[in-house]
Amino acid sequence: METTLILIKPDAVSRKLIGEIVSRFESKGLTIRAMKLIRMSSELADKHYAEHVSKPFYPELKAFMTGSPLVALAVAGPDAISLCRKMMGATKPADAAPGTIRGDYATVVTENLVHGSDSADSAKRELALWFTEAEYAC
Ligand code: IDP
Ligand code: MG
Repeated sequence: METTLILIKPDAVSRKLIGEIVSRFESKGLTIRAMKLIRMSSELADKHYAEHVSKPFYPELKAFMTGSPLVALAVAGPDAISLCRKMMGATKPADAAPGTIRGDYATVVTENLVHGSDSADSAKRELALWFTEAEYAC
């Protein structure tokens, strides 16, 4: 069993796609262990995207991610980390296969609807930024 951090990004919340995206993970058989709708702070953005803070696209990404509420989830299941990444599709929506969340609903790279941890180490680090262990242990 693995647990991963998923963010339903602000564009998906604005577009009323929360239910659709949660439904895909649930229908696959994954378990929602924790879920909350919140606005990402500037400090949390810099920590969450530590690997990207010095990249040219970061100011645009940060403005987008902190501009309106998003939904954070702890999602659990066998191979949940890689499984969720597959269900999300490639980072660039033009490369994301039909049938994936980004492939079906996104058109531009910044506003690509979802975030998912990309490794066991990332999942551990990111879950700790968004939830206490007690919140997703149930
Ligand atoms: P990932 O979300 O598929 O793991 P990352 O490379 O970790 O992709 O990038 C984090 C987020 O930053 C992406 O989901 C996307 O929103 C944004 N992003 C990545 N590359 C670019 C870019 O070249 N231009 C603008 N935004 C980008
Ligand atoms: Mg990433």
